[in-house]
Amino acid sequence: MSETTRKPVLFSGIQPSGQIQLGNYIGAIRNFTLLRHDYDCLFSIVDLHALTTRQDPAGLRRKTLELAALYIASGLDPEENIIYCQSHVPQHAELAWILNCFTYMGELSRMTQFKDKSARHKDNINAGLFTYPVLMAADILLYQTSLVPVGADQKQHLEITRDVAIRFNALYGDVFTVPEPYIPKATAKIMSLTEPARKMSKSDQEDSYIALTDTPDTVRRKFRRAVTDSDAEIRFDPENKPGVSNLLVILSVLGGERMDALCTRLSGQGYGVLKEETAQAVNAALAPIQERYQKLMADKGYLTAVLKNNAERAQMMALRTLRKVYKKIGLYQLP
Ligand code: AQP
Repeated sequence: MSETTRKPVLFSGIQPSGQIQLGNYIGAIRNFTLLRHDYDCLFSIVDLHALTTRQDPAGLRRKTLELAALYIASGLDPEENIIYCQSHVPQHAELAWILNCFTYMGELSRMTQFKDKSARHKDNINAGLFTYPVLMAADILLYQTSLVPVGADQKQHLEITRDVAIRFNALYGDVFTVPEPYIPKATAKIMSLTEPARKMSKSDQEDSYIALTDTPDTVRRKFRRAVTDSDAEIRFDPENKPGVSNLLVILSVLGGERMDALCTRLSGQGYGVLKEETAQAVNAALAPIQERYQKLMADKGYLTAVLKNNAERAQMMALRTLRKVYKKIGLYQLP
């Protein structure tokens, strides 16, 4: 990305809070690879967000490098795109504080993710979990982002980001670009394999998700155990047949077959066939990623150099926005 580039900016981030799972890939990373040529892209490893739930320090460090490797292994070039770690760009936390002062408690109280996560982590309902959307707004607004590709679970956070940007701009002039979400309906929410009414999540129990680093045998085993239903008809009906429909979505996206054609082809077959075909499509998609991932993980020096260099590129962009914000709101500037 050059300083003089005219392409609009795309920003998205993933938390290094567990093993990156198939929902993260289909709902986010895969779209990054499809959009990357039309935008100047920043793909962040949002480690500060991950701190809203307890992390083992050594595990967090390891998962940060793993996520950097997975971004690159999935086809994102760290020279064309900025792949960096959120905590290496202090302007995220600085802008988050400012935006905290422009976000209302009532808005944050309505966030579904806060309600879900505070129900799941009753012993640790911390203020960071509550203000998570403000840090996310800072992530996005810091780079004058136009487009944010995310899964459906992040839609509300994008709405609050837009509201805060519009509110701020109304007070101080056009400081922030107001970003648009990019959430293609078909892939917006990949569901858990064991509880198909819930979304697939990397912090859930292991059989509920496919990790991008799972071996082919593990993938096959997890799909064989995936919860379906008892009426034995292959039909796309997310409301009444969430388990079967979820497998169909995964197979259709990764196998490149339209949903109607896929359902016609599989009609009359048993669920065993659907599960086996889905596992094969997933394994075929993951094989080249895993091969590149192994090579990258063997070269930690390279990954560290990428993160260092890209953090510097991100900081230059971030500083421009932050200086403008400080000036507009009246913080005294030193010469
Ligand atoms: N199941 C999913 N289907 C489609 N998209 C998904 N995403 C996550 N799960 C699915 C999208 O992946 C991106 C990165 O997510 P994140 O790591 O920032 O946090 P998350 O949304 O909370 O994802 P997880 O896996 O559920 O993480 P944990 O368990 O740590 O909370 C986002 O764009 C997200 O929408």
